[in-house]
Parts: sequence; C-alpha cells; structure tokens
Amino acid sequence: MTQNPTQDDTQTLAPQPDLGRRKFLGTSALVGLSGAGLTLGLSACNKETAPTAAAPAAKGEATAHGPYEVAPGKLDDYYSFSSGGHSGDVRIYGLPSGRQLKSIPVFNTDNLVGWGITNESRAIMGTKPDGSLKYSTGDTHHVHQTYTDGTYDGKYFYVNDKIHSRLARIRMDTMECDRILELPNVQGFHGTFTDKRDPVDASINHTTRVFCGAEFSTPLPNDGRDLEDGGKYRAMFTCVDSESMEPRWQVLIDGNCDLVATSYDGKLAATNQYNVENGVHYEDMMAAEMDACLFFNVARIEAAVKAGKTTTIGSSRVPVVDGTRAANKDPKTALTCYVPIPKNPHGVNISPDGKYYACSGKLSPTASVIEHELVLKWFDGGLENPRDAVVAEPEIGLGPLHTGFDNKGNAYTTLFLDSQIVKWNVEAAIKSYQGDKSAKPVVDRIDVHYQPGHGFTSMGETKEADGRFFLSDNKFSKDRFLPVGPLHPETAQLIDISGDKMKLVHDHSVLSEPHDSIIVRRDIIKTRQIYDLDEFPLAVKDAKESGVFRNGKKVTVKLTSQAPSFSLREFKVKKGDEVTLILTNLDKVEDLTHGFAIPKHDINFIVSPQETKSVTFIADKPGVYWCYCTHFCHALHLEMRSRMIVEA
Ligand code: RUQ
Ligand code: CUA
Ligand code: CA
Repeated sequence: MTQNPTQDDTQTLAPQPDLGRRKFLGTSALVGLSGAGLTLGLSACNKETAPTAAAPAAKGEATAHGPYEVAPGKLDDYYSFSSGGHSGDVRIYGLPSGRQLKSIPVFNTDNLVGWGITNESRAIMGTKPDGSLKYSTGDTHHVHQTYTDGTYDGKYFYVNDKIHSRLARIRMDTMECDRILELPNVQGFHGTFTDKRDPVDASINHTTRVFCGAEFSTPLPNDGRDLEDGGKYRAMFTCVDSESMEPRWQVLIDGNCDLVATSYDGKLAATNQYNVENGVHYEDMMAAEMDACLFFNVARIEAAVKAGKTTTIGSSRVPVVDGTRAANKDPKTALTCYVPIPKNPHGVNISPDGKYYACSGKLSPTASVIEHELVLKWFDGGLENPRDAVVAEPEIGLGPLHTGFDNKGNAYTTLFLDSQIVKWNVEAAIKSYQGDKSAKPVVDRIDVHYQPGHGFTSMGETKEADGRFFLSDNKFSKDRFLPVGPLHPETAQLIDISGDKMKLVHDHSVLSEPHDSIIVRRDIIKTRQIYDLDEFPLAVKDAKESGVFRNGKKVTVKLTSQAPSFSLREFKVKKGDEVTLILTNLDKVEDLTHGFAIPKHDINFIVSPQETKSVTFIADKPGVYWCYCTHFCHALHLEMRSRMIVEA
C-alpha cells in the first residue's frame, strides 16, 4: 500500500447508479417493509448486489494510514461525543484516531464511577418514594452542544432518552451529567437540538433553549382514555430552558416529530415528520406519498405563550399552544409551517451558512433542500405554497438518512440501503432543480461497511465547519472485525473529505449502539482535572473531621482518602443501622482517583481528586467487611482498606 494517500485509487468516482430504475419506491413496493425493507437493507451488503463504486472501494480498503496516525504521546485534533443508544450512556472518542476515551453514564447505572449507586447520582437520575431508582434504563440518540455566535462554546451538551422521554445535560468541564428532566405528556422523545441564538433579543447570541421532538403519539393526557381511538392520539414538540432545565412550552401538532434542527438566526426550529398520517401501524405510516418537514416560528410561539393563548394537559403546568394545521391556516399569524416532503423522510440538517435545510427521503431516493429565507417568507405571507420553499430535490441514492456539510457547499448524506456516503453539491442541486441539465448534483460516492445510520462532519453543525473529516456510524459491521459471537460491534468509518474525492481513512469498532455524534475541535473543550472541595456541601475537608456520628438508627460515617490510606482504619456500626457514608478524596494530584467498595452491601464508587460522594445503605449483616480501594492509585493500593465492623 502506498504511503501517499493522494495516490491511492480506492476512491475512484463511482458511476451514477441508475436511479431511474430504482426511482421512488412506490407504496405498493413498500407494503410489508419489515420484510422487504430488511431484505433490501441486507442485500445491499452483498458485494454482488452492491451498486456502484470501483472494485478497490468495494473491498473497503483504506488509504495509507500514515498521515492520519496519531503517534504515541500525540493528541487527537477532535473530540467526538457519541450517543450510546440503548446502553443509555454517551461516549467520548478522539479523532482521527478513533480511540475511545470515556463513557459518561447518563440514563444507565455504571459500576466504574458509581452512577446510580451514589446519593448524588441518584438525586439526578430520580428516585421513587421508596428510594429506588425511578428508571434504570434509557436510550440515548442525539447529542448537541451549547452554541455562542453560531459555534460550540464548550459549556454543556444535551442528550435525549427515547424510552422515558427525558433530556439530560452534561457539563463539559467535568464531562458529567448534572441534570435530567422528564418531559410531560410525550412518548418517544427522539430528535433534540439546542437553539443558536434568540429570535428576538439580538444580545442573546448563545443557546438558551433545547427543542425536543416526540415521535410517538398518545392519548392526551395518557391516563386510560381514548385507548383504542388512534385518531385522538397526538404528539407534541417541547421547548426546554437550557439553564433551568424546565420545560418552557409545548406545541400540539399534527403528525409526529423525528429529528430536530435549528436555524442560525434563532427564528426557526424544524422537525422532519414521517407519519403525517398519524398512523398507529406502520402500513398506515407509509400511506401518504408526501410527509413533511415542520417548522416552528419560535418568536410567535413565545408571544402566544405570553399572551396566554395556551392550554395545559393533565397535571402538567407547562403551557401548550396549538400548532395543528387547522389552527394555523393564515401564514401571517401561523405558529407552524408544514412543508411537504416525500416520503417518510428521516433527518433534517441545516447547512453551516444557515441557508438550507436538507431533509432526506428515506423511502424516496431524494434529499429535499428547503431554503430558510423562503420559509420565513411564507410566515410573512409572501409565499403561497409551503412546498415552494423546496428549492432542490436531487436523487442521491437509496435510503438517504442524515446529512453533514463541509465548508465548500457540499453535503454528505448516508445511504442506508446503498451502504454508501454520497457527496452532493447544494448549489448544483438547486440549478438542476431549476432545469439546468448541465448541473450534476452528485459529486462522489464511497462504500461504507455497512448500512450507515448517522454521519457527521468535523464542526459541521456550526458555522465553523472545516471540511476535514466525515464519520460514518454504521449499523452493521458484519465481517469487519474479529468475530465475537452473535452480537457484533458497530463500525465507525473515518473518511477524509478534504479533497475532491472521499478517502476512507480507517474503521474503528464502537460498542453497540451508537446513534448520533458531534465532532468538536479540541481547542473548544476546556476540562478540569481536579474538583473544588467547596463544590460539595458534604465535603469532609480535613481528615480530622472523620468519624462515626450516630442519630438513633441513622449513622453517618465521614472519611477521607489520601493515597495509600483512608482516614478511618475501621469503623463500627450496628446491625440494622441506616448508614450514610461520605467520602472525600483529599488528594490533589491529577489522575489520582480512589475507589470504595463494600463487600456484600453492593456499594462501589470512585472519588476523583478533591471530590466528595456519599452512599446510603442498611448494614443488615453482622460481621467484618473489608472496604477497599478499587481504583489503582499507589504502590500500596492493595493495602488501602478500611474495616467495617457490623455489631450484632
Ligand atoms: S435517528 S439513523 Cu435516532 Cu438519529 Cu437516524
Ligand atoms: Cu486508593 Cu487504590
Ligand atoms: Ca408517512
């Protein structure tokens, strides 16, 4: 293999596939998609049937690795923050290396750090009256960071839980979840996006809202009424305050929400809708030839909320405005605009210049390009038909899902069924739509392995899109890694998009099941390596404060850690005591984390430098229990223990 990636020929421009032959899968072809669609999906893995791409690319050969290698001791150029799907966590990777750096527990419980075990994490996750966790499962799909001036500011990022309709916030200085909110009256909270500025107040040029789209419709309120009457099921779009993490308002809509995008001027939020039919069964959801991309006029909605044109649902106090078609017929007062899009679209992404939304067809081989200014024009009464906001609809391949952008006007869309990434030029697509036969929207294609879901460009969801890398998160890895049993890892494939032709750089395995990711320049992220004792109300600030403090059956044990010992060599409690143990790590040295495990009491957590955590448990078994440091910290790590004596 050549050492010079520019001489590598694996990325030969593929012939344009015969889209006419496979054009616009008709409804009849799609009935029974669960069978046919899956067959289509998997058959695209077969080399015999895989369309396009010259032979070397079909083999999935990477270009020479050298120029992209992150040598020992060198740091990656980018962070990638990636949702972990139904693992319930979020992962951090370095790019271009693909090295996994961290898993941040969010909706899952985690032994490594004690998430779901410590009192502090349980308070964030939420508990039932009996003290047990309200939920211990979650499904993270979409991650989006806070913005200032149209680019990332490194403050927070947010991730959704589709199972229980929760939004979590992760602070980026410590890379830990600090808040979780459960949205009222919605199910299947799927797409989410931070806003980029305020639509009205020009001085607010940073994120203050997080938008949340509900994919599933339910009776409202969902308290046992209208169980069988699918016609009464409704979905809502929710706006959450990014600081207080309280819901600000909700919009009752027709159809459903899927992915969410926000405009750079703060005026619009968008969601693609694959179920304008409001069908309960999937055949119904595929009935219409056109679904929609739904736009929300943020300023008008907030004015309506202020004016009290709202209702509430069930016991929720969150104001709800009416965004249905029937209530929004006059564009000049409308809160919502439904732009028709073929067919069961998936994914809506805004270009870094803020001008265009790309909404992929999924069951149509097209991407629809919607011009931002034309949607605003419709809201001003200057555009008769919302469909006229569509300025291009190039045929790009089968099963288009998500689109990333570079800094040169090109879009990169994942093609699930074709197992490809297609590069297409937005302006060429617009010209072609206007009838210019010489305009060729599709510029390049590259095979990926296999069936990509999301794809992301470096900094591509900011105005600082840099056009260096595209990451394809693939849903099937099949033969790309050593076999590890029936459950395969997923593949992430890094593609160099800096030249005319895309170049596969490498595969890295990712644990199931990543969904979305953002690729962030490393200089934006400023983390802390050491906590501040004062952040923790319970901190044991001096080893001399250690001890056992009894209040009836409730006992508080305070101790500190300093390598290689805990401040209490032993502590005594009585059988049946409710013990709250508070541990502060007084070590100040970077990377000097201690662990604390209590055998037979299911306690295990860590404390990083200057951090305090607490746990509460019942000491219900008389005996001696060697509490020990679980996290390798010192030459005498094994000796770092404390003896819990439970007296009968
Ligand atoms: S969705 S594979 Cu959960 Cu992000 Cu499109
Ligand atoms: Cu402290 Cu290991
Ligand atoms: Ca549909």
